Amino acid sequence: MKHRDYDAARRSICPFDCPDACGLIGYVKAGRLVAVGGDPDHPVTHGHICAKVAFDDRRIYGADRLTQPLLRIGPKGSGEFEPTSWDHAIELIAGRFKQISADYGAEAILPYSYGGTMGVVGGGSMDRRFFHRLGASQLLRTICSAAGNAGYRYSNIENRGIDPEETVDSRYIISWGANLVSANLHQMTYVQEARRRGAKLVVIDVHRNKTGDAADWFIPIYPGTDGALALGLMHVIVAEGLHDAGFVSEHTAGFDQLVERLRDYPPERVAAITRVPVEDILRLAREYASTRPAFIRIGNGLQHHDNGGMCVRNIACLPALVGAWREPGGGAMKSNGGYSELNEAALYRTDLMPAPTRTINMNRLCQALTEVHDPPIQALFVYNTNPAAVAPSQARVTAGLRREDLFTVVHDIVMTDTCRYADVVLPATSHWEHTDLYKSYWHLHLGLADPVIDRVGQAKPNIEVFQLLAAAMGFQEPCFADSTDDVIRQALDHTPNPRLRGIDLDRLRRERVVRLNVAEKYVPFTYFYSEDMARDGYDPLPTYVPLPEGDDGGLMLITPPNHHFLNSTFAGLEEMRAREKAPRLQICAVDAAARGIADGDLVEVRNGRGLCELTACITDAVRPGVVVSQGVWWPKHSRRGGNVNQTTPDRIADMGGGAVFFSNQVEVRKLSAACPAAPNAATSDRQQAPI
Ligand SMILES: Nc1nc2c(c(=O)[nH]1)N[C@H]1C(S)=C(S)[C@@H](COP(=O)(O)OP(=O)(O)OC[C@H]3O[C@@H](n4cnc5c(=O)[nH]c(N)nc54)[C@H](O)[C@@H]3O)O[C@H]1N2
Ligand SMILES: Nc1nc2c(c(=O)[nH]1)N[C@H]1C(S)=C(S)[C@@H](COP(=O)(O)OP(=O)(O)OC[C@H]3O[C@@H](n4cnc5c(=O)[nH]c(N)nc54)[C@H](O)[C@@H]3O)O[C@H]1N2
Ligand SMILES: [Mo]
Repeated sequence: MKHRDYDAARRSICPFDCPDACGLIGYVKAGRLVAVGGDPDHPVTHGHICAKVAFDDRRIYGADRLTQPLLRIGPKGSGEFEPTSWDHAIELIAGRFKQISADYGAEAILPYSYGGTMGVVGGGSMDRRFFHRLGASQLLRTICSAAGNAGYRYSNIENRGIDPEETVDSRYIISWGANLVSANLHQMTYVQEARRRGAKLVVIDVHRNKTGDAADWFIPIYPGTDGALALGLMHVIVAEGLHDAGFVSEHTAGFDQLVERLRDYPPERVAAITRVPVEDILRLAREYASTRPAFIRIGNGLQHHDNGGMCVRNIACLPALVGAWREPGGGAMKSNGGYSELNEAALYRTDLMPAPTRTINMNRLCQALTEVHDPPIQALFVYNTNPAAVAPSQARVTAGLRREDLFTVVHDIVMTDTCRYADVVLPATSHWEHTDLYKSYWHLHLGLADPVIDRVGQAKPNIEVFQLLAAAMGFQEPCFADSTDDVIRQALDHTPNPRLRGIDLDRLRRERVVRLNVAEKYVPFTYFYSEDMARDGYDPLPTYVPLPEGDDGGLMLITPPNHHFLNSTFAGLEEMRAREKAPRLQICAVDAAARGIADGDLVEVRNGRGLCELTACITDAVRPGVVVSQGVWWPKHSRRGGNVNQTTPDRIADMGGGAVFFSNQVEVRKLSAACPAAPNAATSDRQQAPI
């Protein structure tokens, strides 16, 4: 057995930005992690973990692991650093922050973070307090799910949906723009149990991913047209009298106006927009409305478009129209983050801001760093994210990170591409090395994880870094002395959320995983007509807005996550890269032939924003007009030092300030037949070149 040689097995929680928030076991020998397994006692994840996290010991002790603070000695991007002490690094950062604040105002300093750790303390607490007290620019954290969550809320008010544990009882399951097998493994486990009990799985996607392969019915759709499909389904349901009139009258507003609107979306028109045949639209509408309980898992993929908010808003109307919320196993889910809402006022302390400060949308990092701003961004502090790999319009992001006059600090666990542009690199502890509280945006349990292993090198958790910086800046407020346990207690002390009642740190330490107080099924009130949308300047009824790119004969490039990386995390591990082979471009035979491309050819993917080089993979899993490249590869492992985000737009979606990664039209051309394997880390470090 893999885990035999250890002297302790300790429970932990997976910290990554993934819905599942699995229970983990760390197997430890002499203070070091020797193996990772699943926690069989976790009530939802039951000891099963993904292939990535099972390799986490390689990430923790791998060649990329940061163990001491570093100062840049070579040109930005070169990766040339020398070690320094924490004292000196903190003094240097505080000195520069003071100088920049004096010269330009503290708004010239931009914190930049996302979901590297979903821990409540590490994800957003002392850091927020620090930057608020400093008066830095505020970051709008919108790169992931902002558009869809805003759209869902316009329909259903809260960021809540079905409890996934109910979904074993679902009999009709639509995975809509979601890749459950790769990105929400345990939802797939519930789906498989439901199927054993007779359920049907329908997958609606722009390509047949692993979940589409497992479906009873795969429905391919043209990117960015899901809003129209939802309208077409509602049209058929209402026209054929399949809606639940009783539920509609009690739990919805605006049915009459909706019916009026649906006249504009007969199946023939919807088929022309979505490229889903009329007979499939009819069949899907009839099956969905007549099979109970029906559950729609709304993924993140379909909302990474300019119209992503409205797409989700429309889909979120469907369960109310057919009364799906009535039974256990019926309803929809986009995000369940609303169940575990914590005391954000205490965590973030916006009251510490000396004056109101400007906000900067993280999807526009390239603009923030390269265009005229008043005051200009003079310092960037990156943690919990890897923008050189994951942010859109990478060529401009990189140009910004190369600015000699930009003072950049990066706090990370490993030497990412972003670190390579830093003036100061700070080593971070992983979740195995610090305490944190974890919530899930899918299941309804909180988890507490204490350190499992000794800290690696001189790594420090986020909370300690911002405490050191606060002290160096002379911030005296008592909240900067709060310990991790203090912060967790403050987060849980939140009477407006009744689901937290009876849950405190002591209980979490005893039980490790605790279910929120949710006894009754959540049944939202659904706004077919939304006054809030009218007020905010939107069409108050579900509508379809075409994308600004695509549909004119070009290829739409969709770049969703792959199976073995977690955003850019784990892409640093050779074992995971080997499983994903190389950065590939899935293209159908017709589009490949039109460009003289054969399977395995090296191709250039380009548009006005940038270019990258990928290996062509001819497949019937994508339809004509759409090409797919899965996974955020590290730029330094990519040909020409750039990944798919070279091409992605930095536009902002219709709602919530969301990202539009997938509304991305490209040209593809063959470069050469002999496609060398992706360069490995050792050689590409020296090969990196700007495009
Ligand atoms: N293995 C793995 N798991 C992960 C992640 C990871 O990187 N790797 N990332 C985590 C994070 S941060 C997130 S946000 C989630 C994301 O996971 P999901 O919510 O599943 O979303 P995506 O994988 O981005 O996209 C899902 C599918 O949407 C499809 N899609 C794209 N455009 C459209 C469209 O216009 N219409 C329709 N119907 N489908 C479309 C894509 O082709 C893709 O197959 O996964 C989390 N879990
Ligand atoms: N083309 C394309 N681009 C995408 C996407 C896509 O589908 N296609 N998906 C988008 C989405 S949905 C998301 S959510 C973003 C995600 O993008 P990111 O939020 O950047 O996620 P990761 O790439 O996993 O990077 C997280 C970083 O945080 C570090 N980290 C982890 N824990 C800690 C900690 O405790 N402290 C500190 N200081 N650092 C830590 C990790 O080592 C890692 O380098 O990417 C987006 N970019
Ligand atoms: Mo995400």
